[in-house]
Amino acid sequence: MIGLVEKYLLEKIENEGTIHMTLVDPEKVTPSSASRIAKEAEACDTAAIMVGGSTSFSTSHLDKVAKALKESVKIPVILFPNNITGISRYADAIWFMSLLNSADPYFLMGAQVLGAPIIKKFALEPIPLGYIIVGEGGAVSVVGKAVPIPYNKPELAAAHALAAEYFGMRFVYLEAGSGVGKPVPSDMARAVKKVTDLPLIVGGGIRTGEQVKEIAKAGADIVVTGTVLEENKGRYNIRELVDNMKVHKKTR
Ligand code: 1GP
Repeated sequence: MIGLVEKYLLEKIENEGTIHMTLVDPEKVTPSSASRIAKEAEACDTAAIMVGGSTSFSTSHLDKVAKALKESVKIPVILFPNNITGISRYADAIWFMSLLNSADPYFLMGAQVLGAPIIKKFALEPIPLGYIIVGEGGAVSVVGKAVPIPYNKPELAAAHALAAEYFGMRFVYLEAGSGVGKPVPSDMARAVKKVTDLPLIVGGGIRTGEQVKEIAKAGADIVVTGTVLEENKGRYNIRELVDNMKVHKKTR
């Protein structure tokens, strides 16, 4: 069943074109700095806050950060878990994700089986997502034991996305890895959108409005940024990122 957060995201994409989400890595923030980042992001029209990181494991710290985020903004707070320790009762929803190109069954189905009853107990909204790691991959690629899809093989990314659709997943995420030097190439996003209508999330290494514009033009429905906000304090960058999506809407 499609829940409220998912409906909100789909309607926003329908009405606005590409939308932006702000990623907060609980390991890199305090509850108060997380709250400040989220308020700034909300003021700049980010659509939702995602909370998660490749190496974070302290559920009590995650709880404090998620609670602070919930108390600071009206937009949804969505968990982006790296493991079952990435689940908090204080969020609105959770990307219920399988790392489709992991070589380790734990990241394909093991963690999900352990996490599902916790999600139910906390009454979190699960949003099914096929997660695909590409290129350099960053820390998440190592932690998730992924076999990253090379940038020059867009057809392989498309095949993974199609498999996600056939499994009944409702979103697909092309992940280049947090903080990497080279974001997902636009021809890879294009190849995915050519074979499936699933909403496409793209993230990893996106730092400029130009990059946002390019990936939005290639068909990304959601662009996620985290590192750029840590690297540049202040609201200018979020505004620049969000504005570049709006510029794009007219031509899509
Ligand atoms: C990482 O895709 C997200 O999981 C965001 O990446 O931190 O590089 O913006 P950045």
